[in-house]
Amino acid sequence: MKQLQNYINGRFVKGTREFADINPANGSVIAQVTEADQTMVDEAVSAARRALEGEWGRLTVAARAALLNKIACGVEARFDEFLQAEVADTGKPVSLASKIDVPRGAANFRAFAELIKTAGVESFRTETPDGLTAINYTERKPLGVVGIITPWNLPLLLLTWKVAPALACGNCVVAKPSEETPATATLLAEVMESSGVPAGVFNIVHGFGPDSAGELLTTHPGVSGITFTGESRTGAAIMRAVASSVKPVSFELGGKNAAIVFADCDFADTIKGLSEAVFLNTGQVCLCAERVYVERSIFERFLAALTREAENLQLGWPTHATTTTGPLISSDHRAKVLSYYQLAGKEGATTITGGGIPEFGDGRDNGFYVQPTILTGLPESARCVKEEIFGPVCHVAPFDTEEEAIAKANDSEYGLAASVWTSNLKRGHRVASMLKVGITWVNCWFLRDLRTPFGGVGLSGVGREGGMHSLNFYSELNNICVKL
Ligand code: NAD
Ligand code: 6OH
Repeated sequence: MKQLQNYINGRFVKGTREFADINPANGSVIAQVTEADQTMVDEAVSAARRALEGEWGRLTVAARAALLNKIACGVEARFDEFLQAEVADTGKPVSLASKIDVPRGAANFRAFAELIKTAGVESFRTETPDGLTAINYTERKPLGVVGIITPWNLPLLLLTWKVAPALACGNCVVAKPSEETPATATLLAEVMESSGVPAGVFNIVHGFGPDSAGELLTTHPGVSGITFTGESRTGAAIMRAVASSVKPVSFELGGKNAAIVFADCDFADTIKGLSEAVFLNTGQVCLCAERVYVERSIFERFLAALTREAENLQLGWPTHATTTTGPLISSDHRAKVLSYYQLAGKEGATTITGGGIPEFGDGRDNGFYVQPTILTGLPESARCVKEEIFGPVCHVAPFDTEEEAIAKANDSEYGLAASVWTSNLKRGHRVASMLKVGITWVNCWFLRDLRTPFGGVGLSGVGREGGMHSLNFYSELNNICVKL
């Protein structure tokens, strides 16, 4: 049986407690994973602290950037291994992981290598009361030891999205990947080692959240700040855990994202775009649209076309090239998604398509597949319209006016992302600017430029990452005021 170990102070470390890494496509065990205990988390944080004081702390920006580029090459050199590991752990189709997850695993390092080389600092010439001047300028210093906690839906992408800027800014990191998807983080540790990243700069501790490596890391006094992606509820628990030590946090949390489709949209492009927005990664992307509002004059045509898309999805083995849709991540998560499929009926929904579990007649029946599902007819107050389901499902509702669509889209405790579909450019800008979210896409979805701010409002997060926003989170800025 394959073993996945912690990576602490430049060494792979095995412990006494283990848990199983499960393939969600057929329920089989992929590997046994070492769960980090208190001693291991202590060692990882101490190693990171020592590394800050050592050779790593003295590296020039140019040298750090070169190292990040080397890591990117290291990921690409082992592209197929990362791909296989990610597909096995998550059940996502190989077509998706090869297009998004693994390429972004390398691109995140390149983007922040580039950015840190060119990032400037603020400076102001200040007039003083005595008629003289002073110069204020800021100096960028590492935050210190950054604790990174990531989820299972885009494991390598989301881990590297945080590791790359943290290292670019000169920090050391201790990362805890999701217990559901430990494999690519372990591979990344191998790439760090072969790229010559000094011992202690990058550490991986495996395990769960509460009473395990996640909680041990967030509450550790040696950790300077926490960056977390995952559920809003977990974000709240982490916030409570770090409150007494007043650590900076950056949270990328859940969403209940709206899409607004106007009658003047490019119909074919919109159907294609929304089919992705609803069903990509089996609906397990924080940015997925779970609420779709469609102008009444095209409502029936839209519903029929999106239903065709849902029914044409190829639920298959993740490793097959033609598969578009894999299983959900786990048996527990499937139970949660199915409970919403059932709740929808009780809340008065019409299930247009899906609503259950597909049957394959092979090993996939032991996996965690669900049918892509389209609901309609729910009141806006229904739990299925309010709560994040995180599966291949959306509720489609008609609207009559722009104001009504905006009001419905904004009627959410979440505020991560939205999309607007219209050929009217003025309306696109106008509506986008009215939406209370961190990211709005117009006539597209999940189109990323890594320099842009990424994050959410309300229950969807605290702070922004991306571009300079990441550099600012992963740095302490020291303002120096010099009287001339
Ligand atoms: P989760 O919150 O259950 O787990 C995320 C990570 O937190 C895991 O590594 C887990 O072990 C750890 N964890 C859990 N409890 C903890 C605790 N008390 N202390 C410390 N660590 C703890 O999330 P998930 O189910 O893995 O991921 C799905 C969720 O993530 C969805 O809500 C989705 O919307 C959200 N998400 C948000 C973004 C974003 O950028 N906004 C991106 C991806 C996923
Ligand atoms: C959430 O599931 C997706 C998050 C995506 C990013 O953080 C990104 O950088 O693209």
